[in-house]
Amino acid sequence: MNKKNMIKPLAFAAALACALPSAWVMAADVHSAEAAKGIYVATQGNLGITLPWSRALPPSAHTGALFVSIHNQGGKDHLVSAHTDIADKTELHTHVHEGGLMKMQQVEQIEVPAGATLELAPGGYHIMLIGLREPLREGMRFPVRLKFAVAGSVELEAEVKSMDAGTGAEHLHH
Ligand SMILES: [Cu+2]
Repeated sequence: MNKKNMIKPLAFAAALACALPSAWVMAADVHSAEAAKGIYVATQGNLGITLPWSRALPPSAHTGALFVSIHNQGGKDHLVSAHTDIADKTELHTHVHEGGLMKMQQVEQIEVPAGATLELAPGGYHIMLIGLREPLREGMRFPVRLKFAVAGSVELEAEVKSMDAGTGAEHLHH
């Protein structure tokens, strides 16, 4: 299942939400159908969350990044913080273009738009892992807690993928 197939029916359901009272039922059906296929590793309130992942890094690296996709079948929500014992602290980051350069910038929160999917991915929004307490080795897993303004907190397990993971879209259909 690729990203396009996942988003199209959801966008369609969201568009209908304005016109038809039954549209939320449709969205909920899509939501549970996706969950049943194992697309999500967790659901929390209106949110369906895919496997969070990081890239493997050399042992000398002190910072890493965590990526995840969050589908929202309900109203607007925000990712407000993340916590993991693998790093001293985390920050929510985005990338901005500044003078022809891509630069990371900390943000207070990240909007999870109503009826849409927020994708934290290389080159865009990400959770910065600062002060890694152990090297990110391919195949290892570590716990992470994401906190949302509306949906609340959800405990997940993140997976460390290869050093070049996410350079294409292959992490979306592994
Ligand atoms: Cu960053």
